[in-house]
Amino acid sequence: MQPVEQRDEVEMLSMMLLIRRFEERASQQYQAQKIGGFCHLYIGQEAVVTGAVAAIRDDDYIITAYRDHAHALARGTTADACMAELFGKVTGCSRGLGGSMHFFDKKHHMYGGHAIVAAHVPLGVGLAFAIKYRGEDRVTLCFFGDGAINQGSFHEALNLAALYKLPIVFICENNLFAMGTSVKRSTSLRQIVDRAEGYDIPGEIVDGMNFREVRDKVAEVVDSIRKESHPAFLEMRTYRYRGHSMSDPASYRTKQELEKYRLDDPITRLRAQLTREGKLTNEQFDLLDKQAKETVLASVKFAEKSPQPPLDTLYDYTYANGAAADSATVNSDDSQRDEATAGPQGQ
Ligand SMILES: Cc1ncc(C[n+]2csc(CCOP(=O)(O)OP(=O)(O)O)c2C)c(N)n1
Ligand SMILES: [Mg+2]
Repeated sequence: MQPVEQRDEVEMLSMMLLIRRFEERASQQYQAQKIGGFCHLYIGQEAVVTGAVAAIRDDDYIITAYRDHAHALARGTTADACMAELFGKVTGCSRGLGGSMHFFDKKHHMYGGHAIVAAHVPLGVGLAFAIKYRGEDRVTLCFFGDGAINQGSFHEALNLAALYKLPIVFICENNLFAMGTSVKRSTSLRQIVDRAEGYDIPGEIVDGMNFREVRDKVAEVVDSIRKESHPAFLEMRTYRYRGHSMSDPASYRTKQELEKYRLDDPITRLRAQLTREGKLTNEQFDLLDKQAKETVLASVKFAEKSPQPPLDTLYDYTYANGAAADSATVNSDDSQRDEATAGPQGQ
């Protein structure tokens, strides 16, 4: 694996483009009713996950909340597997059973996609505990929104991570809003990073619209953790351009605020940096963008022609050892239930 500073920034820019084009297409497919349920887009926040993932090894762990499409893509899940998951198809990264909020890819160490605010933060701590318990030098990146920081499970998680000195970076994607509630109205802190200080966890504020700053800060923290295990906290200041979910017109914020952040666009910014340094031409950028659009269009075709999960797998992966499937059969047939509740013979 290449050292972080030598990884190809043009490749990282093309990942951000892939994420942006994927989300735009997902929005369109949602409106065309090809995608059901909830759907939360990551447009505007691309530098956070791309920068963070650029700073870690392939065998490190990541876990996140429900705004998770980009996290899977950045980790290496194919656009095909992501789009198919949105379409609820069996070829999706969660076999079509998870949907937008529950992407999962064990092969790429992406442990979800979790819908309940802050409920996955203790799971991230569990991943970090496993690393330390096994004596490995991996690191867990645990992403969550600003809305998670006032939840009880978040505090329990930080407390344990600090007590056990676990190898975890808590990455707060502060996009200023939890649904329609601004951080200012929900949080008594002057700044979110102050939450970490109370647990004696080192914390810093990072410009989440700047790919290079995100990558370098995560790299620095991860390097320190690999030398001697400890938790860390990074507050990424970022912004989502779209509403909370597809059904949110985002009327709680002004057009001027949105425009201010759009002018600071993370893709435009990295593109300008690379162009200034002679590492990227306009033609190359256009080609990358064209490739991203083509990959995403192909993923829609792939998702469309993929089959639905078979109906008899409906209860698979819900409970261990098919327990739910058994009870479903029992519930639909009284005679079988009587047999089943009579208990196993001869024990
Ligand atoms: C425990 C819990 N309470 C409420 C909700 C409903 N809910 C879904 S998303 C959300 C806002 C979370 O905002 P944030 O953590 O800032 O993430 P963002 O959407 O900005 O990425 C809420 C309150 C939930 N999913 N879980
Ligand atoms: Mg938020």
